[in-house]
Amino acid sequence: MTQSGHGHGPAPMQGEEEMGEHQGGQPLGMVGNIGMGQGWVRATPPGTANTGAFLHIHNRGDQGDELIGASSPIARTVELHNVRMNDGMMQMYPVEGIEIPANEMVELKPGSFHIMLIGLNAFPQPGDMVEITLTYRHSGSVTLMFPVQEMAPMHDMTH
Ligand SMILES: [Cu+2]
Repeated sequence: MTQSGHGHGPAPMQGEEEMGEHQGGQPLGMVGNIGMGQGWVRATPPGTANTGAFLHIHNRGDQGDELIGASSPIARTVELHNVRMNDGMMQMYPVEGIEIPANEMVELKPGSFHIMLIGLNAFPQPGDMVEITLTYRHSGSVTLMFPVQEMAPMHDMTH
């Protein structure tokens, strides 16, 4: 059963076309003018406290938007993070929001902006899917399923 014609947000066909240009990774979904794809959650061994989630966020509208929050049933809290150099070390820090400028794409990726799942109550393994709800200042909230992948080659943790 399809839901075409019943969703929120304009022009879903335009969204599919554009997400299809990305290599690998699947489109995750849309809300308002925001299209999301290339999502993944880093696999974690049992006992790990935290993990990261990453995706590409594409604003197809003429108005800037901002990712202002996230939540997941597998994490006690979810923060938006960026990283900076501090005495030659990469250090993560929480940010209030991540700007998604009009007609631009922002990559959340290791070593840059990312979503931090903190206080895990499950330990996602490759092949699992993790539910994450993202909230945008203007476009509202959307719940997406992120595939789990092994740790990325770039190791940016500081502890
Ligand atoms: Cu982080």
